[in-house]
Amino acid sequence: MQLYLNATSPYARVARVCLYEKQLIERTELCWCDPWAADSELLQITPLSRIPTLVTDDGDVLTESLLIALYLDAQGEGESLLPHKTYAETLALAGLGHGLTDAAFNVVIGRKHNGHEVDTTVLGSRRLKAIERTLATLDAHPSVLTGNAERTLGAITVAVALCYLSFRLPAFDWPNRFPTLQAWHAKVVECESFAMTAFE
Ligand SMILES: N[C@@H](CCC(=O)N[C@@H](CS)C(=O)NCC(=O)O)C(=O)O
Repeated sequence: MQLYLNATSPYARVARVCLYEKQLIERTELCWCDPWAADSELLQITPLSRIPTLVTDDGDVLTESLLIALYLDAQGEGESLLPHKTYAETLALAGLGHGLTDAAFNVVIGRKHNGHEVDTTVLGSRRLKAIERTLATLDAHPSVLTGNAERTLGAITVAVALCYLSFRLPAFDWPNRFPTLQAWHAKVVECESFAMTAFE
């Protein structure tokens, strides 16, 4: 398999963490690329020119981090990232994590292209509020309160989103403002799959 990625994409990091968790990393060629480049190899593979993109051994081209995670879960070894017993809870948590990443990524990319004044637009302010509300929701989430650090797809997606907030939007200062969430996050990321995929 080949995974197209870069070292700063939160979406690509979810796929990469899943490769480690499912013991598929040795079977996968990591193809570092710039998805924003006009004439990249990535563009010849997917018209979307977005990462992560996974090319399977059969040549199927998978996009969308969560769809790639589902595929890797079915292909790899060990415990499922979507345990049968907590299937709906896991999907719910994954939705919160993915949405948090979407909001944070859109803030970052909006500021990059239009400056910080984008924060005062209708969409910009909606994203900032969504981040704030989602952090508070996660801080009171049952999985977080019980300290359940099992690396399901839900926990992975949320943990990557929080790492991305620290990396790109440190002013949110979420670890100091949400200590329960911080303690849970510290447990989830204490493993090879997160250590090997740190944002650079
Ligand atoms: N919904 C997609 C989002 C992927 C995405 O937006 N990736 C960014 C990098 S973080 C990208 O490749 N952007 C290039 C572009 O949109 O042209 C996913 O979950 O994989």
